[in-house]
Amino acid sequence: MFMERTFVMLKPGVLQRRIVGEVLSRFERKGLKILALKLVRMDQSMVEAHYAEHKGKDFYDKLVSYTLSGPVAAMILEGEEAIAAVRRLVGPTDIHNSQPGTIRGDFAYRTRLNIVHASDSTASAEREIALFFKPQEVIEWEDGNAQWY
Ligand code: 3AN
Repeated sequence: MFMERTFVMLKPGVLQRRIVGEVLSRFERKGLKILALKLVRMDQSMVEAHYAEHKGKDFYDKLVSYTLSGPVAAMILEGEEAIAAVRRLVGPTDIHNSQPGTIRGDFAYRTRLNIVHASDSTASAEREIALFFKPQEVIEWEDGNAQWY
């Protein structure tokens, strides 16, 4: 087991539906540590950089316009094997495979509007963290309750 950082983005629908707290609490209750957290209004070039791997796919244009439709809540979470742990909490990309109990399974009905992004590898986590956060925005803090996690 090793400590890892991952990037999570609550998409505009989470703010529009006023469920930021509910979704964020899933990560906190599991024991992930928040190292950075902010609202971001992404612009076109930032969205294109974030979703570069999907350019040209049939859902790309709608994905971009949805991501631009309002602010997102961006965060860095830390924990042992955090990338996989967060992906398990979030559930699969395809909403039809997202089981109840996962964030997507409980809060999303459509794959395109699957409400949350989470890094899928170390390389993506590093790239996405660098896209959204300056080094001085990452807060390292001592955890008096570390024995729980
Ligand atoms: P994930 O967000 O689980 O890492 P990606 O990176 O494959 O999944 O997809 C990025 C985003 O693109 C998804 N969160 C979803 O909004 C959208 N998306 C992915 N696949 C589809 C699809 N088949 N149809 C519609 N939208 C999709």
